[in-house]
Amino acid sequence: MIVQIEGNVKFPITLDPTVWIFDDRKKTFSEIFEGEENETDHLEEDELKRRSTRFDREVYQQKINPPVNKSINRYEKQRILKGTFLMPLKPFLHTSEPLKDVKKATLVTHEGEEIVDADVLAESLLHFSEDGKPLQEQGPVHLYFKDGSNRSNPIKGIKKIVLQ
Ligand SMILES: Nc1nc2c(c(=O)[nH]1)N[C@H]1C(S)=C(S)[C@@H](COP(=O)(O)O)O[C@H]1N2
Ligand SMILES: [Mo]
Repeated sequence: MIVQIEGNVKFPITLDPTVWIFDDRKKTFSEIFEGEENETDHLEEDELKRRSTRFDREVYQQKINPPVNKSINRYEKQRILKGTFLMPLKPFLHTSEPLKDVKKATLVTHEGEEIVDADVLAESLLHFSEDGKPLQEQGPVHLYFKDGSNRSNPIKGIKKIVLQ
């Protein structure tokens, strides 16, 4: 369940998408592709309370175990259990310090390899969570281009991102 960033970088790194669910940089699919604002921003306190009560009841009834820790508020738990989440790749690429002449990247997947422009890669998003769980189908991540052009056909089953 990990993804390597390697190749023409100063610091090869290992991504662990299972911890991103706690990361505030994550975005929902709707925020990225449907121009929706952050879902939590505009809710009144009452609505937040109502939702979290309902959430607790549902969790209790369905005996689901939310994969979140106690420091996360109830509303965030509910959001996590219902949402489709993506993480911008850029901060992680940045950490790996790609060399200046990097122009392309090879995405090594379970099915084969795909080559993308480094510029396009830097703006891409990694889908990593669905309904509070890691991806069941061809995980651990699916790659979406920022312009939405592969929205109905993301690159799935990525094991390695090799910069060239
Ligand atoms: N409106 C909307 N469309 C969406 C999503 C979403 O969360 N909202 N998720 C996308 C993602 S990340 C994937 S992998 C596919 C899943 O499609 P499926 O449920 O048909 O397998 O739908 C895509 N389309
Ligand atoms: Mo996806």
